[in-house]
Amino acid sequence: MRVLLVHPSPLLYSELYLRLEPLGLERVAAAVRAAGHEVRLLDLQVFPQDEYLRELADWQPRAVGFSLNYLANVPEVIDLAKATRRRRPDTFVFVGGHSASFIAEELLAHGAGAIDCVVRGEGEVIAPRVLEAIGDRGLERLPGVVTERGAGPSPTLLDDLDLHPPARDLSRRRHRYFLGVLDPCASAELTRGCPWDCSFCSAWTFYGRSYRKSSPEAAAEDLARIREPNVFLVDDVAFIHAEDGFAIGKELERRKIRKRYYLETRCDVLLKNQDVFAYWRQLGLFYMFLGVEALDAEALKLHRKRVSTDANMEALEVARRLGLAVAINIIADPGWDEARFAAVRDWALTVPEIVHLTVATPYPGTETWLTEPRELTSHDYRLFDVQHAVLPTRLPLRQFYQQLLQTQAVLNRKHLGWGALRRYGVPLVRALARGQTNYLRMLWKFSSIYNVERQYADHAKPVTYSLRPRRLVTGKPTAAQLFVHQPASARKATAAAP
Ligand code: B12
Ligand code: SF4
Repeated sequence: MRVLLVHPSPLLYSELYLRLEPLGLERVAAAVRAAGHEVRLLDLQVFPQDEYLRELADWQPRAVGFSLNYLANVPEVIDLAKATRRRRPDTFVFVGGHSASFIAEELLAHGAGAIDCVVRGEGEVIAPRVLEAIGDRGLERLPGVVTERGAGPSPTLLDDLDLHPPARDLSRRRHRYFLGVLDPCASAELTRGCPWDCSFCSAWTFYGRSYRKSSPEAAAEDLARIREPNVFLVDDVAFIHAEDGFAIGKELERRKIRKRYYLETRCDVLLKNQDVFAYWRQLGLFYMFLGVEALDAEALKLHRKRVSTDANMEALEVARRLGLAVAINIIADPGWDEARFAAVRDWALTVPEIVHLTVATPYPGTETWLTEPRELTSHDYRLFDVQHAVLPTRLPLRQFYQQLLQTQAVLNRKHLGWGALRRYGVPLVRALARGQTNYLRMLWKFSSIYNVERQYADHAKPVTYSLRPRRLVTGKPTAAQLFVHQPASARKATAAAP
C-alpha cells in the first residue's frame, strides 16, 4: 500500500542553529518499506504545508503517519490530521514519536476522530504491523497501539539496532539540513537510550532506561552510506563504554571513512573516557555538546545530574585540551532573578564555549511533570519548547524574557555574526564552496528570532488545543506512571505474573 510519512514544521530552535533530518521517521520508513509497502517521506521542515495537501491529493496514500517528537508540534499535527480526514476520509491516519507516546489519549481526543491510532514507543517493529491491521478490530490489541476503543500492551523494544538503517534516500532537499557550521549535515545513531535518570529529561523514561548499541560493522556501513561530509551523532550520551567507541572507530579507519562529527555526552563520561574522545578527535570529531545544566551543586542535585560542579568544569578543560568546539546548556529556572541571570552571563563571558540557555519545563514524560509542585501558567503546547516559561516567573514575564535573551545574546556576540566569521572562517568557506548557505544565512538572524516581544506575545495567542492538566504524584512515581517502554525489571515481573 502507499504510505506517506510526514515530519512537522520546524520550531524556534531550527530557525537559527540547525535543521536536522527526521532520522526516526527514516528508520520507520525503512521498516515499512521492507514490509513491501510503497513509501514516501515528506519533511515540513524543508517543504511548505501546501506540499502535503498536494501530495495527499495527487499520490493518494492509503495511510499517513505523522512523527510527533515535540510537544510544540501537537497543534500542527492535529490540524493536518483533521485536514486529511476532511479531504480523504478513508485514509488511515496514525501518529507516533517521542512526545506522542506520552500523551496518546489526549491526542486522540483532540483529533475528534481524525486520528485512527497513536503508536507509542519505537516505530520500527510495530509500524508494519499497524498497517497490516488497518480495518481490523484487533488494531488496539497490538503492543503500544492506542485507539479510541482501547490500548494494547506496552510497546516492544527493537532488539537489534542494526535492523532498518535509515531510508535516507527518501528524504528530499537534504542540502537544507545543517548544524551550525557543519553545513550540510546528516544524522546517524550509534547507540540508543540512556541509563541515567535526570529529572528534567524524558530520554530514559521513553526507552525504559535501556541502552542498546549498533555493531561496529553496521554503524560503519551506515556512515559509509552518508554522502554529507558532516554527521550529527544523535545518541543521548555518546561513548558511555569506551570500548564500543573504539570498535566503531577502528571500523571507520579500516574503511577509510572520514567525516566531521558532532556528538552529545555527559561531563563525567568525557572525564572517564578521555582517550576515546581523543581518538575520535583524530577521526574527525569537531564539535561536542556537554550537558552541564547548572553551575551550582544545589541545582545539579535537583536535576538529579549525578555529577559535581568540579567534574563539569574539569570536563570543559579536557574538551578544550582536545581542541573541540563545545556547546553547553544551562537550565534557567523561572524563579531566577536579575542577579542570577547576571551571574550566568558573567560566567558565559569568561569561557570560550557556546553557552546556551533553556527554560526549566515540566514535560509530559519527565519526572518533573509528575512532581514539580509549581502550577503551570500555560497549557498551550506551543509554549512547551524550553524557550518559553510555563511556570510562574519571579520577575514579571516580560522582564524574565529580557534577562533570558540578554544572556542568550552573549552567545550571539561570541559565536554568531562577525565573531563566527573569525572563528569558523575556514569551515564556512568550505561550506560556501559546496554551495551551502544555511549557516551563513542564520549568522545575522539572532535578534529577529530571539526577540522579547515575540516571546512575550506568544503567551497571548489564542489556544485551540491545550495540554491535559497533570495529576501530581506524592512520593516516587511508579514505573507505570513514568515509562513508555517498561524497564527490564518491570517486563520480567509482568512475564512472571500468573
Ligand atoms: C536530534 C534531536 C533534536 C533535533 C531535531 C531533529 C529532528 N528533525 O527531529 C533538534 C536539535 C532540533 C532538537 C530540538 C529539541 N529537542 Co530534541 N532531540 C534530538 C535527539 C538528540 C535525537 C532524535 C533522534 O533522531 N533520535 C533517534 C530516532 C531513531 O528516534 P526518534 O526520532 O525518537 O524516532 C523513533 C520513535 O520516536 C518512533 N517514531 C518517530 N516518529 C514516528 C512516526 C510514526 C508514524 C511512528 C509509528 C513512530 C515514530 O520511531 C522511531 C524509531 O524507533 C533526541 C534524543 C534521542 N536520542 O532521541 C532529543 C529529544 C527528542 N529532544 C528533546 C528536547 C527536549 C528538545 C528541545 C525541546 C530542547 C532541547 N534542548 O533539546 C528542542 C525542541 C525542538 C522543538 N522543535 O521544539 C527531548 C524530548 C522532548 C520531549 N519530551 O518532547 C529528547 C528526548 C532529548 C532529551 N534527552 O530529553 N532535538
Ligand atoms: S539528560 Fe542526558 S544523562 Fe540525563 S537522563 Fe537525559 S539523556 Fe540521560
